[in-house]
Amino acid sequence: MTERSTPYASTPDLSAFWMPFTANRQFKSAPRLLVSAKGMYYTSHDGRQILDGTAGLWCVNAGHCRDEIVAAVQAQAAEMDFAPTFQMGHPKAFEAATKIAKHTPGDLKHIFFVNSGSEAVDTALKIALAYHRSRGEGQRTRFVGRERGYHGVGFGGISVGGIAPNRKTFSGGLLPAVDHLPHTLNIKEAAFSKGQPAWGAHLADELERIVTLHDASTIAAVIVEPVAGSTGVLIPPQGYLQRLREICTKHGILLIFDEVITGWGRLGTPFAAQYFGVTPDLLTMAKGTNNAAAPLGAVAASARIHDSIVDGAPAGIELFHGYTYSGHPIAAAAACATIDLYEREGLFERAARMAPIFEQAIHRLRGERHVIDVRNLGLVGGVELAPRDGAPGARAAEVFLRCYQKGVLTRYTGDILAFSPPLIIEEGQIDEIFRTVAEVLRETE
Ligand code: PXG
Ligand code: PLP
Repeated sequence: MTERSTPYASTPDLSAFWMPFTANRQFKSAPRLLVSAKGMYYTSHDGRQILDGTAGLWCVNAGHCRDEIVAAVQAQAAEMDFAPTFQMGHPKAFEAATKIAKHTPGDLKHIFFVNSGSEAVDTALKIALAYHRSRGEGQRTRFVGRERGYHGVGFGGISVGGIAPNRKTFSGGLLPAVDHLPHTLNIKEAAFSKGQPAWGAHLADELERIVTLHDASTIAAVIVEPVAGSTGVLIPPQGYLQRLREICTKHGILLIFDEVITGWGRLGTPFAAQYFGVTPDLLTMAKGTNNAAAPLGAVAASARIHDSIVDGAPAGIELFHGYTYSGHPIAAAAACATIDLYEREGLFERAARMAPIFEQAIHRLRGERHVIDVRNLGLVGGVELAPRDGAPGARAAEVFLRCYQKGVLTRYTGDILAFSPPLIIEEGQIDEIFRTVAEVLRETE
């Protein structure tokens, strides 16, 4: 922890900004502001260097404020701020799509731009419906998600998502026909698994049960995160995703991988699809696509889906969908520079090389006070703590705060701590993160 002179002399007025997914009253009584960032570090408003153990919110995969991305954003902002992509175009959007398509798996080479992961998910669900309709199967309207799945906050995303607090207030607006697979976490059977747990592939067979219940001819798509991130780093059991793929293929159901977190090198490959050797029909991305330098998301669609919708339509607009900022020039320029950087620095390969070091370091927390599970894959890891009696989440919240005070940024959800550092992380920084967590665990009741 390096002390510095305060770069931000006064705290701004906090009342107007209604903060997302935040305990507003509590935060505003004790704010934590970040004021600048470079590489692996943030600087806090009280002038401290904070080691970024979470790549912002799982998104700054190349590290903060990389010169090449900063320059690309600056140049694009000066050259052309905005141009429509409805019945008009601009070169950067096409260039960015081409660069993205170099890395997407299989024949998922058609890129539809949006501004966030949530929009990517809702877009993918709509493309799935449009695909079936284009083939005369408009009765395929049912979706299958998974418990503990996070697919953003649009009405489609919360419907297929499996997080009760994100759904219950808005239940009047949920999609009408959605089923959920069971989640795959089982601490009894698979605690402290390194990489993919051996237990649990059979949970994919629940999809057969859902198909039997409704008939395949009513089901449009299954959507899952290959590794579930937000709800506490749930690693898929060995063989599980392969099995889901087989069942979907057998019944003509589309498989959507939501790779908003797993995309762009998190597992040491461009996407989780390549890591697991399972190719979905649609793939959503956001976050790391342009290193979070500007809001951007995308859906990658297979040739079969794209061609059926686009080539099969009468003259005119083929898909009645899009956002004012789909392919925004600044976001697209940032994506081009980011992908160039990933390639030039071999950051995905670097993540693969660092993964065993990360695995060793995070599993050293086994045996520390309160720790009931450690799980990891690539450069993502979760540490589950025993909850305090009658106060679920309180222990992890306290650990998060103490780590922040000691200069390490983590995330927590419930009583699970999550780690997803930028792919540029050094071995010494990995050690620093988990040494700090261990120290804090010993100090925490
Ligand atoms: N799908 C997945 C798999 C995600 O992880 C979204 C969709 C939604 O993306 P947007 O860009 O609309 O937020 C996400 C986002 C956390 C955390 O702390 C995770 C996300 C967002 C914010 C916080 O785990 N994931
Ligand atoms: N609401 C109104 C009134 C609009 O005119 C538009 C876009 O033109 C939208 C919402 C959608 O905004 P966006 O395209 O940025 O998603």
